[in-house]
Amino acid sequence: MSPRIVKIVVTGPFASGKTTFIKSLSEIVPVVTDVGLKNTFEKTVKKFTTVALDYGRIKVGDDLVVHLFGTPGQFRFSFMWKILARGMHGYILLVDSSRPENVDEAVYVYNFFRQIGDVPHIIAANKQDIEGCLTPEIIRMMMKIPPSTPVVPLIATDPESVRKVLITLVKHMITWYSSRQEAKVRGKYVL
Ligand SMILES: Nc1nc2c(ncn2[C@@H]2O[C@H](COP(=O)(O)OP(=O)(O)OP(=O)(O)O)[C@@H](O)[C@H]2O)c(=O)[nH]1
Ligand SMILES: [Mg+2]
Repeated sequence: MSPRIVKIVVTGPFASGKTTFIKSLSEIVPVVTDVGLKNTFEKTVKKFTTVALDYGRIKVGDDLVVHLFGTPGQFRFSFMWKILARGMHGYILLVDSSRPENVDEAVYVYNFFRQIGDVPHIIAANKQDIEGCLTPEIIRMMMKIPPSTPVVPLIATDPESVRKVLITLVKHMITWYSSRQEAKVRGKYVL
């Protein structure tokens, strides 16, 4: 049997850790489009930013190939969000838990993605290695995330942590798609 191919988008606000996430997870050399930042304020956070996309790939088990697409975080590149989201099966929204102002920016990105369509997703509270960071529970409250959507801890620099988050999304997607399939069979839901 040929493997199933799944498209997952990694999104989130500026500097939430999307490129790091894909670099930590990909089994191929990732495609990265980071360029030097010019704005002095943003440069206090980091030196480079994604201007188009990140791309990576990983095999999960024997029969699942996951294609990962990272979005740019800066709003001036938000025209790429819709392009990258086309045909996605699921997405992960990253939040920088060490910067509370990043949570407000994450709400903006989240609203944008939710209006694209009803697609299974999880929220990852990144940078959990930084002392004093917000917990996933606090981020859930601040962003008003419903109990049915997982909010999980993440350290994007740690490949083990990144893998765990991917598996959480894959499991969530399986439950999400099976429940809709079941409802469709019962005539309750039309995909
Ligand atoms: N301490 C810590 N730093 C992290 C973690 N994840 C990412 N970073 C750092 O956070 C900064 C931003 O990471 P990126 O991966 O460039 O973030 P991004 O979301 O791709 O940023 P844009 O594409 O510009 O929106 C970099 O300096 C990373 O090294 C983490 O889990 N812990
Ligand atoms: Mg990036």
